[in-house]
Amino acid sequence: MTKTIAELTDCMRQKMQRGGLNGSLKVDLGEDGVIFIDGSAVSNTDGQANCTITTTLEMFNELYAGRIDAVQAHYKHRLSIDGSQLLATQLTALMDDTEGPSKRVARFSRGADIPDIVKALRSTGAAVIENCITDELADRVAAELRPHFDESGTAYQADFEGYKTLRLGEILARSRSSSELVGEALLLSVIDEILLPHCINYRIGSCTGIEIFPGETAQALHRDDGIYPIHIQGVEWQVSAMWALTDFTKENGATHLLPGSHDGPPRATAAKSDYTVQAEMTKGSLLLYLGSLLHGGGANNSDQPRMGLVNTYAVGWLRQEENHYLAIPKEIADSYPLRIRQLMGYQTHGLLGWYPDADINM
Ligand SMILES: O=C(O)CCC(=O)C(=O)O
Ligand SMILES: [Fe+2]
Repeated sequence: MTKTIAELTDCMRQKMQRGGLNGSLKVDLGEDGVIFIDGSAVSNTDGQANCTITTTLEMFNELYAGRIDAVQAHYKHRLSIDGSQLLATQLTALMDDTEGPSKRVARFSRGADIPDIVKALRSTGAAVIENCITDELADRVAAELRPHFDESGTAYQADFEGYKTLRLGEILARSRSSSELVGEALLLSVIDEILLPHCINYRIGSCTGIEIFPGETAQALHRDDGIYPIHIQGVEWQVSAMWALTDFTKENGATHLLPGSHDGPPRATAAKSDYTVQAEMTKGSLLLYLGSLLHGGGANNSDQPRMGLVNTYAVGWLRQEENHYLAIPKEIADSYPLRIRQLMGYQTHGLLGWYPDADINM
């Protein structure tokens, strides 16, 4: 049932008793009026705010009920955020009624049993595998990416991606050693368990180098599978694998996670006032999180950059996020082992992606 602005104002007033926001935020509902929140005070009086969310009464009702999250609404052009994204994130977290089932992100060593890692991933939505690769390999990938970060890392700077963060796509064309991370055996064994119940095979969605520099602010919390317009409860479409190419610390921007915010419905945030945990990990460690888990890059308050390589793996019947056929020149793609080519997308899924080449049709 759609709530009126008066009802929503009342509900917000109650929710803000939990602690309120660290600033002022205005929800501009056009002809229906405004909801103005300053700390924990809620009114309908218009004014200047640190963050303005412009949307409709109908869409704000959807957000309030947890049927859509702010980032998805933003992508669908049903909502715009002007000013502090962190306040918008705080608002969505405070609007949720549910307690997170656990604030712990399980940590494993390389020798851990796959079923234990899978169980942790399913239960909280995330898991860390410490020292999954050697420092030597992490350094080698970082060194191969370095000139590309320096040359074209600013190409994707925007509100969501950050303005003090360098980003790179086309990774397999730029760093040969990164294929060792993309095809890492322990990682793929975990992905098998999560994705193969829903597909014949899976492939890389995107493969992105992310270097967060000092002074960067926290990224808006989001779900990586928000790029797809629907979500089916119980069907996980994507798993993200974040490789630490430098140490990830609280100070330098270790990824924020909301344990328990995966799956649904409702697709609401599952946390209250102090609502995220950061995936601190040493260089060479791996953070796995489900495509449906709320997360975001951290603020870098240190004096050193934080570098990661994040690969998503998606069920084989979905369109890949990055177009690997165009991003990776064919001769480079052909030079990789079969498994890496398959993960790039050179493999059919039943009849999907059919092409007259017997090697890749299966
Ligand atoms: O850099 C990070 O820790 C996370 C980045 C992220 O989640 C994204 O860009 O989708
Ligand atoms: Fe993400």
